[in-house]
Amino acid sequence: MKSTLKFAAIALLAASFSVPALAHDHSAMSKGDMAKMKKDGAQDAVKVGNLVFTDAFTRATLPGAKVGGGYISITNEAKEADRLLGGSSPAAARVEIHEMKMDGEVMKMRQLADGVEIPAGGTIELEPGGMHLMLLEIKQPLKQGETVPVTLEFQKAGKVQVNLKVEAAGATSTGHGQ
Ligand SMILES: [Cu+2]
Repeated sequence: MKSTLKFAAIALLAASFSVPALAHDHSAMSKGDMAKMKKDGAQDAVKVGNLVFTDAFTRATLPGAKVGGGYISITNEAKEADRLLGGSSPAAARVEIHEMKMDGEVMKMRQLADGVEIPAGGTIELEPGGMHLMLLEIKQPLKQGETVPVTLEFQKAGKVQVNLKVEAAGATSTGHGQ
């Protein structure tokens, strides 16, 4: 029993390493870009069609918390703009796109009901303190080290599943190399 479990763990580990490796496409990048990616810990880049997803993470929540944030950078390599319309997750009742903005001296959060455009060749950053995904009515606390699947919906690219890595509460990035 014990050795079976061990084997399963190794197989899982191998699978989790091979999937992102296949999705990597560094061919069009300069050495400078590669260095920057390493520094930022963006080796988790996953390419789906014309969209490149990096630094997908969320943060651990306290017991009883009803919401969690979702953070990810999305680059649109298509020749036409696309639009992130919304998302869904088995971990939450709803997923919305939110924006934080200073209103005088008060930081306010509002829903971007029309989503957010990603220009051709452009990148949007969903990050703490800025635009973010809001996981509402989460079904259980998000635990550090776990992964939260979120299906993002795009006007042109359709539905794409991304996996948010649960970082420590208060983390400001995926934390690689920090
Ligand atoms: Cu929010």
